[in-house]
Amino acid sequence: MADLRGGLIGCGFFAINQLHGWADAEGAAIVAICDRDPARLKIVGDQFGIERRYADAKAMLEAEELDFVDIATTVESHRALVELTTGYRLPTICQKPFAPTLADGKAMVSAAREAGVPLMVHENFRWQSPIRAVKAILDSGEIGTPFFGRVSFRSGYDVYAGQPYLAKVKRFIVDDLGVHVLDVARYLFGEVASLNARTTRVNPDIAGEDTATILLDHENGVTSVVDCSYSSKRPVEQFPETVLEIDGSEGSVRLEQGYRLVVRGKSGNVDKDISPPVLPWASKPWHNVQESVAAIQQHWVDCLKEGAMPATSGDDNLKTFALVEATYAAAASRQPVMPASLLWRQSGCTHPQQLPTAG
Ligand code: NAD
Ligand code: 89V
Repeated sequence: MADLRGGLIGCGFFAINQLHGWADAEGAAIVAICDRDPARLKIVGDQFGIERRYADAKAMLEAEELDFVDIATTVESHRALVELTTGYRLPTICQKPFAPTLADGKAMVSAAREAGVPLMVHENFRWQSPIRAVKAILDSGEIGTPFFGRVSFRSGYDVYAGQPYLAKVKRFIVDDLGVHVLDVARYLFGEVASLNARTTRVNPDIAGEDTATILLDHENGVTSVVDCSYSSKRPVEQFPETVLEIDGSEGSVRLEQGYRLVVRGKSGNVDKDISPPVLPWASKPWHNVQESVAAIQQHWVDCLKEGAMPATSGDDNLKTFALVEATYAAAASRQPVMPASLLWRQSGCTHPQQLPTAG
């Protein structure tokens, strides 16, 4: 089968990783790019040898014969672009955060469903190989039934240098990073019945919160803590690692700083380095994120070829998004909150967008 032909919208900071990932992907290639900033279009087009360049997304969709579109712009443009691409019946990938509001996210999922095309959110953290290794241990039953988990991302890295818009947003760490860490908690421990949360701003030079501590009750009885910080001055900086601690009825598993996997399980103890590969185009410390970008994009190609729904479909990501919203609500009210995704299900909806006022 010929390579699937992709068009990429948004040639900014992170799109470079996506374009490297596409260059590595088996079965797909990016044949056209779009950015409203001519400087970015030239830099990125020249770097990746892509000659077909557009300042306007609609112009690209009109002119090109595409099999899918990858949207790598920031969140405020996501709804309009997803509605545009799905209007052309094009399978679409959208970067995280998926949408500005849950209502927007539900509308985007509806647009894709009505068009009959797959929609995947580029929620890549669960595609990091160390996190997948821990998931495989849980699924194998090696530590029995998990009852406690901690999913933690604490850093003092200057994330604002590469992504200056992050210093200006009123909702920062939960929207931008917490969405990844909450998605990992869902991936490892399943859906959430209720949560409570506290957020603070430590850095006086930014507009939004830069720490969050979230206590989650999972439906299967696991209690987990999700904590994130961009104001943690640690002896050894761990950006952008997520560390894990999980206790089960018959053992425990840890993913410690430096990608050290420590397991006490039914079949004995393990203590080993499971560092992700540094892909030829990648650079430390971003290599774990870069590896996950290549993996999720290959997953998309494989799903498109097989007619399968991607793991982080728009539908799936609305459940993670509901945890983000519940976190802000709990932090504001200082009360436990039931995520909207649970309310949708309790109302008998098979798809969250069937309940337009929820969330
Ligand atoms: P950026 O501002 O550097 O790049 C966005 C680009 O999109 C800009 O060049 C801008 O001109 C272009 N653009 C915006 N709206 C457009 C439109 N309507 N049509 C054409 N071009 C348009 O942003 P970034 O830092 O690259 O982030 C992009 C997205 O990627 C964000 O949503 C961010 O949260 C996400 N991100 C994800 C990860 C991850 O690990 N998944 C990491 C970093 C960033
Ligand atoms: O996802 C993001 O936008 C990035 C990072 C991976 C560092 O969290 O900010």
